[in-house]
Amino acid sequence: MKYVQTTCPYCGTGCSFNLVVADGKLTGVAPYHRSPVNEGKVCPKGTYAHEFVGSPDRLKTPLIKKDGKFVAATWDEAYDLIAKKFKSYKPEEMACLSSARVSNEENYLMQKFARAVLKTPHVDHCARLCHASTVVGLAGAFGSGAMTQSIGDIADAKCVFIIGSNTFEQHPLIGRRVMQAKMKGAKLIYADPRLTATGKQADLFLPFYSGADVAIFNGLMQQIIRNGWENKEFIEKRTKDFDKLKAVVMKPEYSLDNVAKISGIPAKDLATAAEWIAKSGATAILYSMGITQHTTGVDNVKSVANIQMLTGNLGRPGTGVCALRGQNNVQGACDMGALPNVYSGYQAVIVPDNKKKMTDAWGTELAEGKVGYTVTDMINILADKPGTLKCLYIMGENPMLSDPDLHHVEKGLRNLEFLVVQDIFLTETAELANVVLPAACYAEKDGTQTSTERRVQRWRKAVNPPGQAKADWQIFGELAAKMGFAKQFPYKSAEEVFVEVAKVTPSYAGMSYARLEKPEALHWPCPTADHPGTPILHKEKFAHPDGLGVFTPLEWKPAAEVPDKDYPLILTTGRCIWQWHTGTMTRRSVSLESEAPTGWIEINPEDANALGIKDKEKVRAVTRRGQVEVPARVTKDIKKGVTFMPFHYKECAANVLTNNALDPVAKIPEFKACAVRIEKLPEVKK
Ligand SMILES: Nc1nc2c(c(=O)[nH]1)N[C@H]1C(S)=C(S)[C@@H](COP(=O)(O)OP(=O)(O)OC[C@H]3O[C@@H](n4cnc5c(=O)[nH]c(N)nc54)[C@H](O)[C@@H]3O)O[C@H]1N2
Ligand SMILES: Nc1nc2c(c(=O)[nH]1)N[C@H]1C(S)=C(S)[C@@H](COP(=O)(O)OP(=O)(O)OC[C@H]3O[C@@H](n4cnc5c(=O)[nH]c(N)nc54)[C@H](O)[C@@H]3O)O[C@H]1N2
Ligand code: SF4
Ligand SMILES: [Mo]
Repeated sequence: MKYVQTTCPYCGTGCSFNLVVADGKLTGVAPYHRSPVNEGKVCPKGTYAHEFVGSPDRLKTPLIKKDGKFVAATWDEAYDLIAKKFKSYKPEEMACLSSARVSNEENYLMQKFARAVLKTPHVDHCARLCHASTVVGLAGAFGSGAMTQSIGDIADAKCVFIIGSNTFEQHPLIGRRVMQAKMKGAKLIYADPRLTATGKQADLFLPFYSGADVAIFNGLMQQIIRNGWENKEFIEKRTKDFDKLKAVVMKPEYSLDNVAKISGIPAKDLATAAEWIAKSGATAILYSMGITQHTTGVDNVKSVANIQMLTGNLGRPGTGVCALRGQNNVQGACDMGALPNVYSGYQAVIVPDNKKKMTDAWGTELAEGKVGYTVTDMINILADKPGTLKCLYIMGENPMLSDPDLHHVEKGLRNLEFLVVQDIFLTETAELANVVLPAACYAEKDGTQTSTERRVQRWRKAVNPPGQAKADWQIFGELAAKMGFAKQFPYKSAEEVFVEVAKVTPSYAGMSYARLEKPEALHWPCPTADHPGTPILHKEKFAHPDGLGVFTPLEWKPAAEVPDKDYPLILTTGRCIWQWHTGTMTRRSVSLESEAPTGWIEINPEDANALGIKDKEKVRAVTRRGQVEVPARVTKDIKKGVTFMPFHYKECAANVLTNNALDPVAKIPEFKACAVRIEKLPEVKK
């Protein structure tokens, strides 16, 4: 029996645990106490993170589709077919989707494969659906798009303001730090359309209509300025454009009474929140998808930055903008350049010096130095301009359940000439592929991943992959060799890839596997081998060239689709603690699946009564994009006028209903608000 320390493959918190291996088989998860992130504790997903690994459904051989059916193939047959096809397309006709589920090394190799082998600029991944607004919004405000604090730091806050994050269910071990702060006397404010598990611990709950976020922040800021509670010294020394912000937030539209009308939050509660945020001495704001997944996602993020600069809550312990990154390695996938506009370390592809640097490092001509398509662009182009994009290579993503407006997604993917999917299970997306490649999962390979607090940590191989499955990094090496790029992909281990990452990525330059052995690992930026890493950003100055933070005045705009007489309610979507996204892993974990075996739609009792709908009754939810039948959950915990569905379940897929309207800059879809009608189903005669 052996214990292998590794990092949790689920959320961006980055907890560590031991995998327990007996006779070469994974038998369980045991605590690893030395991690400063989770100190030996894990949430239910961590507890059962071994269960899906040995599932009989794991992909074990490559599959090639012949006459509409998958046939098992050898790796050589699969590689030969893929190489032949890839060589037959122009670079512009091909695109790659990388993955926030796989390691840094593997993300680095996919963007290198796209840019150096396929020579296409089109590479992106699910950060687009997630924190694209954060990357753009915080880069605008602070010069860097990452969470400003470390997780442990949250416990030192005197006030924690959580908006658009169900922290206790989606980042449970960050929720633990919030409770530690509360036990030391911090006030907890929770703003959300739903009284979630997180909300139930709050000292002040602000329930509101999805999509009202900018109005709420402007209202809070007006109240702070009216009372002279702003941090004048911080504004003066560390920021610019305060006057522009003031001109907008002081407008009569953003008086507490008017914001109360827009948002549904009582004015007196907004006033209390403003006072607590401004006067606590150390307020941390935690946010996640409730803020980012809107056509105004970037505006929402910039509003969070505005209020923290206004009150001087940055660069000190217990303060900051905690943008909670979702997937285990979404931070790393972005850092590694699996984005259409940057190489690793956010080095812009349009800057000729950066392109030259990468061309020299990789020893081959690269894709044209222009910004490629985003995930959302790719789907729109496929569906609406057939013949432009012909070939897609998807690793570790399942857009057939996770992208908005699934009928539109399916239309797009069916327009492809050639689709390769590399996954650990035969997903809804893989079903549409021409070739499926079986990948090893986290427990079966070495690598690193980067958590929401920019902490880079190790995965360690505990068991062998099933059948002929291989680590993603190994697949890229072998496929590149078949395409004639053996010299560019010479890696014999994940560590060799990491050495190259450190060479070309300034923020990772001081890191090595040896240095990552310490339980606390390293936070980037870590520019040199003797640099201790950087847990808190923006202590003395912001990352803009002049060192100043930038206020952005923002007007509130409603969601792209608002309720009307045909679709009278708001639909918002999200997650529950037991399931993970499209369920490929958690639905194959007996312990997790049994807790939440199918989907539901939350409806306020007043709305349900008006429709004659009872708890647990199956109803039809209809939007302009499609309809699904789903059991109702009638609960006072959701605001009247709003409904909520988790998107984990293919049998009642929320994304059949969602709107693919995009934020104009970040191109993130509006998963958090569209208009819906709930219909009672005809009674079935017994
Ligand atoms: N168990 C579990 N944990 C996960 C995941 C998972 O699938 N399962 N996924 C991971 C990933 S990738 C991510 S990105 C994170 C996401 O983590 P969260 O963002 O915390 O999760 P969500 O459920 O998407 O949405 C958060 C909250 O936003 C609220 N909300 C809805 N509409 C609005 C609105 O208009 N404004 C505001 N302010 N709030 C609104 C919802 O009611 C919900 O409580 O979770 C990560 N952790
Ligand atoms: N309605 C609605 N839709 C949403 C959201 C929402 O809040 N509401 N949230 C959005 C957000 S924030 C996100 S992050 C996306 C997530 O969207 P996706 O990333 O598409 O969802 P996952 O189910 O996590 O898909 C990851 C895939 O990776 C595979 N995988 C796991 N490990 C490995 C590995 O080591 N190698 C390989 N090759 N594959 C692996 C899994 O089997 C799975 O098929 O969903 C988005 N969609
Ligand atoms: S909080 Fe996140 S990282 Fe920690 S055990 Fe749970 S899912 Fe894993
Ligand atoms: Mo996410």
